[in-house]
Amino acid sequence: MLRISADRLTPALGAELSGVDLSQPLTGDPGQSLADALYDALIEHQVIVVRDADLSPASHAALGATFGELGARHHRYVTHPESDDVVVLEWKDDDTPDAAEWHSDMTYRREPPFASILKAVVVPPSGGDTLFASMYSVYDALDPGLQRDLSELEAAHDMGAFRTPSYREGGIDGLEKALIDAGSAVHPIVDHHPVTGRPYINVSESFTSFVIGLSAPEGNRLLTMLFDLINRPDHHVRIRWQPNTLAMWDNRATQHYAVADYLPHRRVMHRVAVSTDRRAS
Ligand SMILES: O=C(O)CCC(=O)C(=O)O
Repeated sequence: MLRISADRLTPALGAELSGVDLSQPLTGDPGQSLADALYDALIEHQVIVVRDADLSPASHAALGATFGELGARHHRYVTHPESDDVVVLEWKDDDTPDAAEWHSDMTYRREPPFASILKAVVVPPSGGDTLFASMYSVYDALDPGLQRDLSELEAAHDMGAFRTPSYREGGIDGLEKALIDAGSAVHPIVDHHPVTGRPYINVSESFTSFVIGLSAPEGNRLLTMLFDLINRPDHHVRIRWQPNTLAMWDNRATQHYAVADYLPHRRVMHRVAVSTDRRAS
């Protein structure tokens, strides 16, 4: 029986795993394999961290493929020359890193990716941490009456301010095209995790534009209240990266925020996004 141990990082979420050797076969007897153990840890802790995971781009993609289909690539990011499934996130000098705000990935899609696996390649001398927030924890912190009211509501998601480069490059046509290409979606404000069944808050500062059926001022007040709550450290874990640190997050009930405090130093990360959860379907 495979044993990995998990050191819980905060009451809200996150665990650092030990006893994980990613050079060993990932798959094997159902329910007994390394991939199954990682999946179970992910469902329990929402974010799992493995140190010293010196994976090539191909092995990184292969790890992702044990969890589900790959391919939820961001339309603007470049991919690694050795694997189309590995996105390279590189920031340095006077760049403007685009993930320094709370978000779940791609909720402007009707079916956002299930998970992402991020590997640190080049880490700045200090800073460049990533914070994760548990949306279970945010939901649980709400008054039961508010939980009930919110469970009646849906909100619209789109690319929001992430369309700025499209506007700068292509004007209004670029702006419109970016919206059409990326799409938009409506999700319940209180969503339910497909595996645990637990309710979680599904709105983010990056991608939620308005609440269906409420006036803009009323909806904005509600969203601002939720965004403030998401911002509270009680719901967070902060991951400090070293080269070859690997973190996997369940994108369904978490958000993340990549702190952009390290420039002009260089930070390079490799990311594999897993679109579907094979074990949930
Ligand atoms: O670079 C990071 O730490 C996180 C990047 C990010 O937000 C993402 O991959 O969705």
